[in-house]
Amino acid sequence: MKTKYFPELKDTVKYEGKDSKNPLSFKYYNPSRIIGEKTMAEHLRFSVAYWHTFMGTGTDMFGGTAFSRPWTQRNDPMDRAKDTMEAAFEFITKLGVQYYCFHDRDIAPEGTTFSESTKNLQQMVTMAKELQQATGIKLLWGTANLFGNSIYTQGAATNPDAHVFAHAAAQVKNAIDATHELGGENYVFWGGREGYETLLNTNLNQEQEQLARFLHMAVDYKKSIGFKGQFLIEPKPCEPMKHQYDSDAATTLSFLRAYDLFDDFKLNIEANHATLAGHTFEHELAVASAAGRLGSVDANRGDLLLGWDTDQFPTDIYSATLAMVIILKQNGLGSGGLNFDAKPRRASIDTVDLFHAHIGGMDTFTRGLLIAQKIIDDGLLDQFISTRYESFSDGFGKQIMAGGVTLEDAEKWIIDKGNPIPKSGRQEMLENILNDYLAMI
Ligand code: XUL
Ligand code: CO
Repeated sequence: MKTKYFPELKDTVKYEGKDSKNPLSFKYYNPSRIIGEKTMAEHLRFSVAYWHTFMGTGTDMFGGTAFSRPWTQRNDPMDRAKDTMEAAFEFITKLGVQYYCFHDRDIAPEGTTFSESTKNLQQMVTMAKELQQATGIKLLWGTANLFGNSIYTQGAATNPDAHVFAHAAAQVKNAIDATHELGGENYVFWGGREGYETLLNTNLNQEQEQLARFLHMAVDYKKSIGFKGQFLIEPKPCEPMKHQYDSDAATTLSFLRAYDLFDDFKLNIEANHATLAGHTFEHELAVASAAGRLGSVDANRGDLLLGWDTDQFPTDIYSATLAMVIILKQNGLGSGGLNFDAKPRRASIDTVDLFHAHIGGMDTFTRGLLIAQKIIDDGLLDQFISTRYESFSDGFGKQIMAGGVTLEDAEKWIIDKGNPIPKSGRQEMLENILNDYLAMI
């Protein structure tokens, strides 16, 4: 196995079981172990995020670069891009993950003209294709960075200037081409700058119509080139914009319905975006899944004491379990996966910290999978929910749901039957049951 950038591991990370004291081993993730009808690897479909893991510098609002990565030492931006890609494939191979995700500007530097940027991207796509073939690593999704360049300060698709809209559209065309060329299984739209700061300069209807038009153009292009990957929208409520149009799952689903885009998109739900929106991760997953539109997950976590997107690696087994229950119940994520859109803390400066971070995230979701499978197999919690609603499956409740009951009928029925008797929701008992499952693995 090639060792150039990550000498801390000579080989791949191994499954050693939960009693192992080796921090560079998996205690739970055993990729070929069968759970239900699939292997762990097939259930979890882990992915490494190119931007945080290979481009991240540890920068925060008060300080610049804190990480000195061996793949960022050469002066020429294309040389750096090539070293970075070599490092990426070495890392992902050693971690034993099947997928990665990127923005166009992560894998290839922006040139001074649009054509130069396109040329850089094409060159890096050629290199990625060779490395994918050599390692078997696949592209979960590609996307375009429509937020970093200052031309997008007032939006990309929602910019008041059609010239900027055209630039964003041209950039997305090339990012879809790159994703298609690399056999990407999905393509993500996260509208980082698609929102507004003040109504004093904003026409809300116009901007949302522009966004819808932009997405329709992308759907038309996808069909014209025969790209079969799933289109995904990633909701987020704020940051960088104060108000973002795709602020949470429910808002995004309504937007897709209103603009005739519902069948062409699914959602990529990110844990930290959910908490920023004032929801739980599982709420956002459940809303997307209930609409048949949960396509993929950005697996990370926020910090409830901080009001910004901290993008930490997931360590919360409780939350991962609830997420995996939802994912298993919809029979998996299809072409989606669990992408670690997460970064080590500024003080975690060594390359080995990247392994610790990913190993922790992978074991957390594996534990979630094991517990979730047990919860589903036992059926105890499901049974409680179905019993709770059983008054709607026969008698008057069934007639109500069939549409055969009027308000007058309800009045007659209530006069005849009298007042309903309140029933407990048993929340504490259910929480105790969940805790018992968490302790079993
Ligand atoms: C930003 C974010 C992005 C998207 C892809 O908060 O999550 O990295 O996942 O553009
Ligand atoms: Co994300």
